[in-house]
This record gives sequence, structure tokens and C-alpha cells, in this order.
Amino acid sequence: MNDAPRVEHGEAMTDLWDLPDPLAAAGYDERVAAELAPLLTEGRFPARVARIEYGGIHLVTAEGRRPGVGRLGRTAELPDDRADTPLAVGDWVAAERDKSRDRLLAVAVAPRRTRVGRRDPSRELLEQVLASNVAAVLAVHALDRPLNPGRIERAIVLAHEGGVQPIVVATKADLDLPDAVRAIRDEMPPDIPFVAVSKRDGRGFDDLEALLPRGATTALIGESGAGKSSIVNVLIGREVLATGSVRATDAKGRHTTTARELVPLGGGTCLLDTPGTRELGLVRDTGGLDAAFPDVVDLAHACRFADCRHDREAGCAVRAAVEAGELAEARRRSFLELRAEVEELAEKREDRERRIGEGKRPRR
Ligand SMILES: Nc1nc2c(ncn2[C@@H]2O[C@H](COP(=O)(O)OP(=O)(O)OP(=O)(O)O)[C@@H](O)[C@H]2O)c(=O)[nH]1
Ligand SMILES: [Mg+2]
Ligand SMILES: [Zn+2]
Repeated sequence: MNDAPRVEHGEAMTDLWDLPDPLAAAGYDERVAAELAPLLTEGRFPARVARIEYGGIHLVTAEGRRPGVGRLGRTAELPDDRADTPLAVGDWVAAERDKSRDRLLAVAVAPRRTRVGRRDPSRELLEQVLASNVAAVLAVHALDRPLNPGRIERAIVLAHEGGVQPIVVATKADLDLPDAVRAIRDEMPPDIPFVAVSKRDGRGFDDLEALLPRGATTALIGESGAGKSSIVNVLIGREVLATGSVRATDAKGRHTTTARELVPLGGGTCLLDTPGTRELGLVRDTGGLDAAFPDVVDLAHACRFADCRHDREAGCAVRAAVEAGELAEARRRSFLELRAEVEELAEKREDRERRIGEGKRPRR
């Protein structure tokens, strides 16, 4: 894991990709090659989006990491139906050399195999993809701050919704706060891996490392100050990413990380660091909700009505389980709240499509 060269912070991050085979380090394999093949017409070559920040993207190619530009345009081959979604870190693309300037153009994107996306904070009907083509996502929460109810559950739903394995990580375990650990565990179905780590005393990192899918990418999401970049540094064994202090009063972070960034650990295994996210709004539900609430779904089989909403219906096995102390009421309530959230969005989306169909201006 420690075979990447030593780098300083910031600009020198490109050195991370000064490797004998940068594409392989980014996870390029036969499967990716096959997916990109139809896009690789004359003069195009494979690349992976390795960094996106305000004002720029970087691509990893067979030659290392270079600045690039997204040129998908109207006619470009876009992944499935999300024609309004720009490039995301982790996307595999067909690139071209921009001959007039020393940069690369990303001209077509391979279909996203998986993704971690949330509701775009400024355009609620759209998805903002935080990480593309990742096998796992670390939902990172620091024990030194209050846990917004539903935060972990939301991360787990978003992971399942994008076809990604969720792993819950509590940081700052050196602070010894068992109640804070319990608050996180209360939001987790039993089948999800959980690790508590500390960069101070190193605990938990062997377990975490063992959970990372080999030869694949694992993204990190969480609030600012959660300790995401610190985890990346410990796992790679050097200070490759800048980490920041948190406010003494409320442990809030200062948004130290400003880019979404891929970091190679060797052998095609990568981490994908992201800036702190305050909101984790759901976008839609195509099964992610049930996958994140297997405890509720199991119980629901015994509800009297097949379409039971587990709210006020007679013969509801979910509510019965809560009354019997077999299911936490907070779990039931979270399930109902998250379901209401995606249903409301689905209605807005339908309304929008209907208005467009009738030739009216869509409400935003
Ligand atoms: N005590 C303790 N402090 C930690 C631990 N991990 C991280 N920190 C501290 O928490 C602060 C935030 O860490 P970062 O790694 O920058 O957090 P981040 O999630 O990357 O934050 P953003 O980039 O702003 O989203 C830093 O001061 C770290 O030193 C830990 O295990 N124990
Ligand atoms: Mg960071
Ligand atoms: Zn029910």
C-alpha cells in the first residue's frame, strides 16, 4: 500500500500519479477496457476523472495525471439518461489531446457502473454525483459532535441506491465516547460493517483496511471535520492530503478539502476523498430504501395488508414490533420520513414532466 511516491500538499498531488502504470493504479482492467472500447475511436484514449474542483478537472491517463476539460457537449455520448449530469470523479472517459493547448479533453463517458449521488443542494430534482464507479463508500462520522438523526441512515440509502457497499466509520475513537458510538449503531441495520478508528492511536485501521475492496475504489463522505482526509492519509501511510482543524465550540470543520479527488493505494485500489457535505438529500428510490431497512422490510411481511404503510394501519407488524421492544421506534420513524422524502420528490418530478408534456413552463 505504500508504494506511491512521497508528495507534499496541494499542487504536488499530481506526483501521486507518477507511477509506472497510472491507468492500472486507477483501476483500469479488462472490464473497463471493454466498456470504453466502443467510445475509443481514432485519436481517443482511455482516462479516468481523478480530480474535480471549482474551475477544473484532472484526468489520469497512461502517462499520469494532467489537467483536462469536459467537452461532452450536446452530441457527446452521455451515460444513460442523466444527460444533465456533468462528469464525476471516478468516471471512465474517452479523452483526446487538445493540440492547441497543453490539456486533455474528456469527450465521452462510459456508463457509470455504480455511483454515490445525493440531491443537488441547489436543484432538488437533480442528482449530484459525488463519486462514480466505486465499490464501497465510507460513511464517516466523528464522535466529537452530535449526530444529526438519520444521517447514517441516509448515507446507507444513498449507497444502496447507487449499487455501492456502505461501510460506517466512526473517527476520533481516542476520545472514548461510547454513547456517541451507540447513537451511530442505532441507525444501522445489523448487516453493515462498522469500524471505529483513531488516527491518534491507530486503532481500527487494520480492520478498515481489510474491509476495502481490493482493486476497486472506495469513496469517503461525511461532514466537514469528520476526519475523511485523515483516514486517507493513514491508509496511504503519508500526509498526502491537507487536513484541517475544527471549531472548538461545536467541532464543526472548516471545509479544508475543496476537491473531489482520487488517491491510488496501489494494485488498482483507490480512495476517493470528497469535501464535507452538510446535506445528504435522497434523490429517488429504486430499492435503496428497502435495502437500507432490512429489519423493517422483514417485519413488514407479517403486516395484515400487503400495502401497509406502517403508520396507523390495523395489524401492522412493524408497529407491533416497536411496541414489543423488538424494533427501535426511531428506525420506524426514519423509514417513514425517508420514504416521504422520496415520494414528495417523485410527485414533483411527475408534475414537472406533465407540465412539460402540456407545453407549459416547468416549475423549477
Ligand atoms: N482526536 C482525533 N482527531 C482527529 C482524528 N481524525 C481526524 N482528527 C482531526 O479532525 C480534524 C478534521 O480532520 P480532516 O481529516 O481534515 O477532516 P475532513 O473530514 O477531511 O474535513 P473536510 O475536508 O473539511 O471535509 C483535524 O484537526 C484532524 O486532526 C482522530 O482519529 N482523533
Ligand atoms: Mg478533508
Ligand atoms: Zn405495517
